[in-house]
Order: sequence, then structure tokens, then C-alpha cells
Amino acid sequence: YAADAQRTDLMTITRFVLNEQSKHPESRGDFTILLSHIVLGCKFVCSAVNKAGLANLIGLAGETNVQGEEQKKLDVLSNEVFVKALVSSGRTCILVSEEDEEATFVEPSKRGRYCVVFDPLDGSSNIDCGVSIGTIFGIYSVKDGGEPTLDDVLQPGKNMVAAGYCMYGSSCTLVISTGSGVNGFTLDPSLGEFILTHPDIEIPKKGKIYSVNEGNAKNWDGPTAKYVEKCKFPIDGSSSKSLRYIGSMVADVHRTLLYGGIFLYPADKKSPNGKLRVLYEVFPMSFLMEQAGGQAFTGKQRALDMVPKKIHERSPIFLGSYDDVDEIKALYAAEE
Ligand code: AHM
Ligand code: MG
Repeated sequence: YAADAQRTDLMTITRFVLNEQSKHPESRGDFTILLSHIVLGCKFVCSAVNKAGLANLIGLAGETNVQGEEQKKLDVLSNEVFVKALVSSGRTCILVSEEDEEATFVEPSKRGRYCVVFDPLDGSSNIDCGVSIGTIFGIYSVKDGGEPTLDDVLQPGKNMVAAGYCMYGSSCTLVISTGSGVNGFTLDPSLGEFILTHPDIEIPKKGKIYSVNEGNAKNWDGPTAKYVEKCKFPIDGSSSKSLRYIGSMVADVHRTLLYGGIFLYPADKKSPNGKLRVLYEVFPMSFLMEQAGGQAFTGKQRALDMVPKKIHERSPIFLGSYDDVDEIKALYAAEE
């Protein structure tokens, strides 16, 4: 895949995944089909996000637009599109969405062997002001045969077969791992195709940026407070880190992946389990971080080792460059 061939020999995401799957003789093409339905959802949301201001899509669900038609809020609309695309793929059996209280069990005639956990539109506080938002997803596979049960999705993150996110930013970027590295694709709007633009993403071993909502500092525990203090006032003579915080997990993690550094959503006195959801926020991002050579830690353990008991469970999370996460791990270890 030579650089000079890029303009004529396009590595689309479908072609890329087909290549990867051909390494597994048992592969039946199901994953490729599932992914193409996820990609469809991402393209739809991307176009809806881009038109949001014009089309009056923003605002409260149930509000009416100037034509008197009832408008759906962007996150509600995105959820419907993903659920319908995933069910119609014929490759899923259980769906867990941030937007839906209960898991969706796909009817038997449309069932396949994958479970998809997702946040259709994350970063909702950023929608109305046009700042980057994203979709996050993780995929588990169930054993052939047998009725699917909730236990099929209440699995540790390390059992995921794939995870990824799509960022609706200055460009639309889809980053995915199927367990052998991380690759990034950018939507070419004129083709309507995601083209490989970030092959084999590896996170820098150490970074110069920390990313956290410092407004919560008064409620932090000792290790988190100490760590952030060290970012600002390093005691080992190194230079202080820069603070970047968008408040959209996808955008904050995407920057962390490309530039290095650390993203923190710690526990605090008010939210002892942090804010972010294990299944469709913490796990997929932790999976990508590890696949890119970084680490993801909860304050107690490797994030991907957690076994969720409920589908909307939350967990504190520290993820990013290997050495930076090592530092916070050492601070928590010293507490014990
Ligand atoms: P949401 O699912 O309601 O959009 O919340 C998740 C978002 C993440 O994208 C982001 O990392 C975090 O909330 C920011 O939270 P805070 O505003 O507390 O800093
Ligand atoms: Mg969310």
C-alpha cells in the first residue's frame, strides 16, 4: 500500500476489514457486514450533526420546528438510526445503548452472533455549540447456539472482539481495533467512504498533556489530587504538562491517542464511581488504548479486567500513555 498509490488504490474501511478477516479462515464475513452497518450509522450521524444548526435538529426532543413538525433531538435520532441499522444487519443479538434503559434483544429471525454496546452520541453538552462529539462502540461475540442472555454483555472488556469510536469534528474520523492494533479512517464526503488515513496508531510512551475536569478538584481523592498537582508542579525537574479538556470523551481520547498524555475521569466524593459508563465508554476506549500501546486503569485495577454487574454501571478511569498511567498507578499503590 504505497504512498503514491493512495489516490487510485483506496483503502476503504470495508476493504481493510475484509483483508483482516481473511486471515481468519473461520470468518464468515459476518463481522464485515456488521461493521458496514455501524459505518452507515456513523455517516448518518455525521451528516445530521453537520446539518444540525440548519435543520433545527438541536433543541429539546418534542419541540416543533418552524414548519410545525416535531423534531427529534440529535441523540434520540442517532440512537434510533443505530438501533435500526444494527438490527437490520442480521448479525446482532443484544444491543446496549446509553440512550435505552433496557438492553434490546433482537427477535430470533433477525438474530446474529454479535452483541453491540454503544453510546450513539456522546458529549451531549457540546452539541448545541458545535464542538466535537462522537459515537463509541464495543462488540462482543456470543457462542453459537443457546439463547442470548444479559451475561453475554456483562463480560470484561478484554473479551471484546472489537471497539471503536467515530468523531464528528472538523473531519469525521473513525478509529477502530479488532484486537490487532488501531487504525483510523477519515470520511471522504465526496465518496461517502471512510479511507485509511491513520494506519497503525501508536500512542507516545509519555505525553505532555493532561485532560480532566478540574472543577471537581475539591472532591477528588488523594492520588488523583497528587497526580494533577504533579502535572502542574513537577518535582523531578521535568516541565509541567499542558491542560486540554473538551468535555467530549471521544475528542479528548482521540487527542490523547494521537498526541499522548493522560485522560482522567476519576472518582470523587460526589460520584464515587466517576461518571463514565463501563460498557460503552470505559471499555471501548480502554481497549483502543491498550491496542495502541497505552494503559487504562480504574484506580484499583486494569480497566479491561472489570466484570460489570449492570449494563449502565460507571467506573473511574485513567487512560493514556503508558508511562503517564504508570505514575497514577504508583500513587494509588502507595495509598494502600
Ligand atoms: P454524556 O454521555 O452525558 O454526553 O456524558 C459523557 C461525557 C463525556 O463525553 C465526557 O468525557 C464527560 O461527559 C465530561 O463530563 P464533565 O462535564 O463532568 O466533565
Ligand atoms: Mg455518553
